[in-house]
Amino acid sequence: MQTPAKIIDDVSYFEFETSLDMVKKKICMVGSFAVGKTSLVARFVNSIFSDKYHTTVGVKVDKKSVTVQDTPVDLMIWDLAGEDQFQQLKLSYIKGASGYLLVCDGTRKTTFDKALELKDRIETHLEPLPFFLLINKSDLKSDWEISENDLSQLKEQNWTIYQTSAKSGDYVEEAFTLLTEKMLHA
Ligand code: G3D
Ligand code: MG
Repeated sequence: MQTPAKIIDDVSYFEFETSLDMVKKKICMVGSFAVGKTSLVARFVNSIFSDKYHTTVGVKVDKKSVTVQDTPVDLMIWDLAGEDQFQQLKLSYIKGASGYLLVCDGTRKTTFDKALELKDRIETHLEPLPFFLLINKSDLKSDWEISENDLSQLKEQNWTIYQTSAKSGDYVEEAFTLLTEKMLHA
C-alpha cells in the first residue's frame, strides 16, 4: 500500500517530467574557417562581439532558450570547427540537427563557393534540412567579393539569405529565431 508521501512524490515527479518536455532543437553552424560562425553564436547567445575571439577547436555546444510563436524552445547550437575539421568530423555531427546555418564571409568569395559545396555534401548524405545562408561581415560591405548577381540564382531556388554582422549584430537574432520557426514547421 502506498503511503501519502509516496503519492506526493508521484505528483512532483509528474511536474518535473512536464518541465523536461520542453521542445529541444539542435542547430549546426556550417562553413569555412574564419567566416564568423563562433562570433555569430557568441553574439546570439551573449549579445557580445569580441575582436579577440578564440579560434574554435573541435565542437562547442551553446544553449539558448527562445520563444517562437508562443512555443518555448531550447536550442542547442553546435559550432563546428573550420572546413578542414568539418571533413574530419564527417556528417555525423549534423545528425540529429533540425536545421543549420550555412555561413560564408562576404569579403572572401572562396568561402561562398565552399558553403555551396558543403551544402551539397550535406544533402547528398542526409535528408534535406531547413537552412539559411548567412553572408557574414556586412559591416565590411565595401570589401565584399559577393555580388547580388551571385545571389540571384540562389534566390530563384527559394534560398533564404541574410546579410549578417556578428560585429554590429545585424540580422543575427533574426537568423536564429526565424530558422527555429522554420524548423518547428518542418
Ligand atoms: P569561425 O568560427 O567561422 O572560424 P570566428 O570564425 O567567429 O572565429 O571569426 C573569425 C574572424 O572574423 C575573427 O577575427 C572575428 O572577430 C571576425 N569576425 C567574425 N564576424 C565578423 C563580422 O561580422 N564582422 C567583422 N568585421 N569581423 C568578424 P580575428 O581577427 O579575431 O581572427
Ligand atoms: Mg569558430
